[in-house]
Formats: sequence, structure tokens, C-alpha cells
Amino acid sequence: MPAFDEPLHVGRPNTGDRETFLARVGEIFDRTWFSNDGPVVRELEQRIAELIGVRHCVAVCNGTVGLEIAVRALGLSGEVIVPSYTFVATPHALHWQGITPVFADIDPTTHTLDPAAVRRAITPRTTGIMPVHLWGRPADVDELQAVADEHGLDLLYDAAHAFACSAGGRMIGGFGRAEVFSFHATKFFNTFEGGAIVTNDDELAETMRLMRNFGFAGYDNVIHAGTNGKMTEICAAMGLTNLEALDGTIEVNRRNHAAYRAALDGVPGIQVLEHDASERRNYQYVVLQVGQEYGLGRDELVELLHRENVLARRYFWPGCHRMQPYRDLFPDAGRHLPHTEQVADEVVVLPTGRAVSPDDVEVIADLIRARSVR
Ligand code: T4K
Repeated sequence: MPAFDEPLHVGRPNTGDRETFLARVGEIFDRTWFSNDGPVVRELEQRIAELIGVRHCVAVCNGTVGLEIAVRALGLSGEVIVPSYTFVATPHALHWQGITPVFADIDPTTHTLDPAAVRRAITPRTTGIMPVHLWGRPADVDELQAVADEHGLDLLYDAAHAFACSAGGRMIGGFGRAEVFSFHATKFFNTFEGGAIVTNDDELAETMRLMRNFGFAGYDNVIHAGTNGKMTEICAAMGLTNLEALDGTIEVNRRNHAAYRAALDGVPGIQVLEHDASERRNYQYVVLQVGQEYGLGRDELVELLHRENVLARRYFWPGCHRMQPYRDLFPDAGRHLPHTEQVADEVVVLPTGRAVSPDDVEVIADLIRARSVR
């Protein structure tokens, strides 16, 4: 018998109050206004801009399209420097538009882009840097801004994991030229599918709004190239409902994170990724690194947990540079990415969120502890 009757997933959606959401859906039905800059999307954009403290929030249909729109609006071309240790949407948003993603290594303790590695990757073709606040842990925003300024590069953040997190006490969303959140179902804050581009740049925001809606500036008046990146009203209704539950979701995640840390403290070879205690965070990811001193290899631990119905994940293995099309395009990339390869081989992400109780955490931690070599 597995330890859990029902599978415990990483990425189980966190949801706000069902009745509130359904009431909003009823209003949308009554209005029969389902998309195209509707009132619920506008309200969500306003609420997010206020929460983050930015001038503009452009809601989009998903984070990937958000990245693509931001990349285009900034006019990036040639080469853009990105981490390889990220979800594959990060480099895809560039490659899909004929831009070469150039992979730079991460800092092995923070899992975010190493500014020194970024400097080494700059060539005459480089136009931008696209760091990721992986696991909601802020990238080195000051140093990356310094590199961007020195070389005249645009800085665009993939903030897919970092909604409601801070860097140096400032909310993530206000750094670089723009930042892009993902509101996918599995994210800390979700709109079923969705995302948002946030920026303090008025002109850039205007361009991105046009691009999101085929370049329409009014009936029959197309003034820009564009795509369909709009968020629907029903997604925005989910967003408003989940925003109302945000503090509660953080509290549940924080509680689970603390329980995992306490229960796994001192297990040889098991390290829980820490964040800077002075920053605001959403605690969405419980990230373990499995070292040599642990009794099992990382993949064996994942298999063991799966047998017990704990569907832990080895994000973002094996690193984007070892996925297609990048593996064929840059067969030697790994030589410059030792930390990426090491971290990708060691990480396990454990289930958390509203579907996981402190008792569940105890059971999962017991399963992990039981196999450690003491
Ligand atoms: N940049 C970064 C750094 C990202 O992490 C992402 C997305 C993006 C950009 C792009 O943003 P989006 O375009 O997606 O908005 C998931 C998500 O599909 C993806 O959004 C996310 N990153 C990535 C890290 O994770 P998978 O491959 O893990 O999805 P899947 O289907 O295996 O689901 C994960 C677990 O969640 C499952 O065990 C079951 C559970 N789940 C999932 C869904 C969709 C549920 O319980 N309910 C659900 O509705 O990719």
C-alpha cells in the first residue's frame, strides 16, 4: 500500500472561494462580454498594478505569449542571454521569434543567473538579458542592471514564479524594462491559464497593449503588428477570486515550507533551498537538493516517492540546453554550464499548497528520512 491513497501533486492549483468565483461567472454571462479588454480584465490589471506598485499591468493569455510580446515590444534581436536552468518557455520565447538564446550559467546556491557568466556571454550581437527569478527567488537585480547599463542591453525578467515576491525590499515586477508573470494553473497565483506583463514604461506598455490585440487602436484601425495575447473575462474572474485568497495561500505555503524544513533538518545529503529571510516570498516551491551523502540518488528518491503516491518532480531537468532544438543547435553548451548541470541533476520539488497538510509533510519527510545514510 502506498503512503497516500490519492496522489499528492506538485502544482495542484490554489483556489479562492468557489461561490465568489461562480457569482463572477454569472455576471459575465449576464453581460455577455467575454473577451477583448472587458471590465473584469481591467479590474484585475488595476489590482495587480496596485499590489506590485507598477504603472502598468498588461494581462495576457499565458506567460509564454507575454514573454514573446515583451521581447518584440523591446525590439530584441540577434542574441539574448538566458539561463538554461529554467522552464523551456524562457528560451522558446526567443527562438520562436528568430532570436538566439545564449545560455549562461547560474549561481549554484541561488539557482539564478550568475552576472559574471552573463558578462562572459556578451558578444557584439547581444541585445538583451532575460534572467529568471527562479522559484520566486530574486535574481541579482542590482548586478544584472549594472551589466545591462555597461553594455547598453535591455533587461527583461521572466518573473513566472515570482508573483508577490520582493527583491531588496521592492516588489518584483518593477525591475528591468519589464517583467512577465505566469498565472498558469500550477503557479502560486493562477487564472487557469494566463499571465501579465508589468512595467513602469508608458510607451512600452502602450505598444504591448496594441500587440496583444492584433495592433488594433479602434474599430477597423490597425496601427501595429500584433498577435492574439488577450486574457478572457473568465480567467480574470478566477484571478480576482484568487487575489482575494492570496494572503491565505502564502500562509499555507509558508506553514508547509517551515514544516518541511524542520522535518528535513540535519538529514545528510538533503538540503532545502533557502531564500533571503528579509524578502517577501510566496513559498510556492519546496526545492530539495540531493547530494552524494544521501542514501539514494536523486532519481531513485523520485521513484521511491512516486511509488508512495508523492508525485515529486525534478524540475528543470536536464536543463534547456539538453532539450531540443537547443541540444542540436548548441551541442557544446554544457561545457560552460557546470552549475546548471549539477543543480539540474540534484533538484527535487516536493508537493505543497492548499492540498497538502502538515501531517502530509510529516509523512513525506519520514519517507525521505528513512532512506538517508546516517
Ligand atoms: N517561465 C518559467 C520560468 C515558467 O516556469 C513558465 C511556466 C513559463 C515561463 C511560461 O508560463 P506559461 O506560458 O505556462 O504561463 C508546468 C506548466 O505548464 C508551466 O506553466 C510551468 N512554467 C511549468 C514549470 O510547469 P508541467 O510540465 O509541470 O505541467 P504538468 O501538466 O505536468 O502539471 C504539473 C502538475 O500539476 C501535475 O502533477 C498535476 C498538477 N496539475 C496541473 C494542472 C495543469 C493540477 O493538479 N491541475 C492542473 O490543472 O508544466
